[in-house]
Amino acid sequence: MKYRLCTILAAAMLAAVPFLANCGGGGPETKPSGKPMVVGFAQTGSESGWRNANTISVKDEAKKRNVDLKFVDANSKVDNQRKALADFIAQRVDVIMLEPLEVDGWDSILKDAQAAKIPVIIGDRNVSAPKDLYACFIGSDFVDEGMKAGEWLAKKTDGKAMIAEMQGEVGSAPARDRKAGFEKAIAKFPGMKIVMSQTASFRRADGQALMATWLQDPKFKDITVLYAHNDDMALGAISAIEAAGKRPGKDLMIVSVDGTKDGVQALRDGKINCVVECNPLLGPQLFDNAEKILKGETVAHEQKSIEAVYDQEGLDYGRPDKAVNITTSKVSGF
Ligand code: GYE
Repeated sequence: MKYRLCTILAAAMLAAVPFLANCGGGGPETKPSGKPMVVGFAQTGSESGWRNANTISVKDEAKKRNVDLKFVDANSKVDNQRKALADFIAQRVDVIMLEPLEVDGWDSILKDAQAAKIPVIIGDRNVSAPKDLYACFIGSDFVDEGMKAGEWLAKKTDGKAMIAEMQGEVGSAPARDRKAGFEKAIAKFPGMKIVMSQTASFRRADGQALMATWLQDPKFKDITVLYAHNDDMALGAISAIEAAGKRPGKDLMIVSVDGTKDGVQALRDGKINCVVECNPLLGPQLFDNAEKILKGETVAHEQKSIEAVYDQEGLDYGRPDKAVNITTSKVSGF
């Protein structure tokens, strides 16, 4: 039933965002003037497997299209990202791409970019700034991802779960929205409760450390499920669970988000029970849009990825054969 719902939603999204149906990569290698397009790209950092795949996708696509890419890794510091944007504006790049660490705090620099007539594409994580301050948003619906995780869990546990939640980076859109979506989905089930909830910053080492601490907490005895906002934290938690002599995926059910190569492997090994897909391979779509914007074409203001849910059984939510082909597992090097 759920699978059908996803299909219907996907169809509805395609209808609402006609651009998605047409973006097959390719396109001209140069801007209309004949010179390579200059793009300033402000990346969050390198906190996770998802991020590494995303960076590879962006860099590969820029190379393919002969784009002059000015890539800044903000090292998880939002001030570095703001400075990168100010530098891109000073350098008068053709297009700015921002994958923002945090939701809030972008209005002023986006106004500066607008005053300098430099279009800004927001990638991956959205911002709270007014929509007319940027050209478009390209990324995932994180509320929907959180809801899918909650719905899967409600179904698999018959609405009974004592949950420990590992949150992503504080103030980031995926951490806020994956929490909100999940809470919304489980709200209908009085037997499902988030008992513990803390950030592990989307990082594997932090996930491991937090789980090691939780395992010592008397409250943890009641926990039946770990909901991790990404695979890396789940994988770190798995190491801590195994070190404590417990079986991840069996003694403790684990639900996570992303679908990285390592996450999918843990799903295949039965250590993660469910992975909600989040597509990091945004490079082709980002540069397609940049080229269109520079040519003066209109692009859809909000372009959300269509994503699946994978578990070991398949049936309504996903299929094991699909898990093998999950988009992110095709990306090497992370
Ligand atoms: O889920 C996480 C990464 O913004 C969608 O950031 C991205 C998230 C992803 O660190 O692994």
